[in-house]
Amino acid sequence: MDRSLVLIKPDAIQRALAGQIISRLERKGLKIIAMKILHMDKDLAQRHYAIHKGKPFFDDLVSFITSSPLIAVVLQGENAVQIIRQMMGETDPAKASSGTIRGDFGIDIGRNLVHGSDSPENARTEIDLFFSAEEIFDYDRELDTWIY
Ligand code: DAT
Ligand code: MG
Repeated sequence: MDRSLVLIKPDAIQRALAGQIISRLERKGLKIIAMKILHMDKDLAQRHYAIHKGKPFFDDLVSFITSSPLIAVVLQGENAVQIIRQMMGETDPAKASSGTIRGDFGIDIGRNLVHGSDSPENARTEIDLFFSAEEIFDYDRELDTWIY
């Protein structure tokens, strides 16, 4: 089973879209195994987005992601990483297909509502940045026998 770190970014919280976005992921069949609201500080933002350090948009990205609280969620399911990337749509909401989260709710690449891990390996690193082992709950759900 894959795990993915999803961030419901500050723009989604400010626009009161958090519930709708989480609901889409939950309805798909993915299991919420950890969730918290937090205000990322600069240090956490720079670590989470370390791969983008030096890119022209890095400073704006860090200042946006630290501008207001966000919701961090860990979702689990078969191929969760790939499924969530599909459900998010392309990085630029202007190019993201309708039916995706970014395609349905966004316009600007700097305000694209959600983060989702791009590989199971990066998911593990990202999850460790946001959650301790005690904050993650790997419980059974009856309904999973109807999803799988
Ligand atoms: P994704 O969030 O789809 O994984 P990414 O990892 O390439 O995309 O970039 C991280 C975030 O940085 C992205 O969600 C929005 C911002 N970003 C990426 N490319 C950008 C660009 N060309 N201009 C402005 N912001 C950008
Ligand atoms: Mg990325």
